Amino acid sequence: MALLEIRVLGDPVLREETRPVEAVTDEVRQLVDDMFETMYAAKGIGLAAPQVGRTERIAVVDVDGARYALVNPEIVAADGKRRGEEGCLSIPDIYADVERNAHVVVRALDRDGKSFEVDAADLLAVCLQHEIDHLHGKLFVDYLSVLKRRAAMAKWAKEKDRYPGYVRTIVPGESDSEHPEEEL
Ligand code: K1U
Ligand code: ZN
Repeated sequence: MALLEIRVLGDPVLREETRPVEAVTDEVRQLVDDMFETMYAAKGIGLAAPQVGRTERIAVVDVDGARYALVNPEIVAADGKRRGEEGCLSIPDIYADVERNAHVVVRALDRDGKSFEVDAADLLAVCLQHEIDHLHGKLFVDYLSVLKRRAAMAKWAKEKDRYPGYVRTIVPGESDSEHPEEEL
């Protein structure tokens, strides 16, 4: 497995539409495994392929042990509303409240190419929506009001110089986030 570099806001890959995966090959499984490793090292609860510079429609999530590799995920049902704080590994140190559906059903292919559905509520539902947005070039800051987005971008303008070339190199153990490491 390998740790991948994370692309940060300003890298055009984060705004691209992804392309559906045609077959879940060993190469796809390798990417999934590397994305999990990178997500855990960055202490995130999710990660989408564009965040590691890839254009395949792939995301991974692990919310309190609910761990999913999602190939070609799509939301097939959604209801309710919920407002909660979000962050993004591609916009480090920026957090804001976002309104999302409180409950979603997501259909995807797993690491073996088998179709499955996940019926999610609370933070898992939010994380799935956040990751699926990434696969369509959308970021959580896009949901903010003009004023809040302006404040977020002003903060980011001060942060972004820490990431030359829009690249964030993950050093295991260096993230300030509270998300626990994967249990062995
Ligand atoms: O896709 C990503 O950028 C990962 C992102 C996922 C996410 C976090 C919070 C709400 C929705 C989606 C993160 O893992 S950010 C770091 C984190 O663990 C976190 C941040 C704020 C609240 C809860 C968790
Ligand atoms: Zn994100």
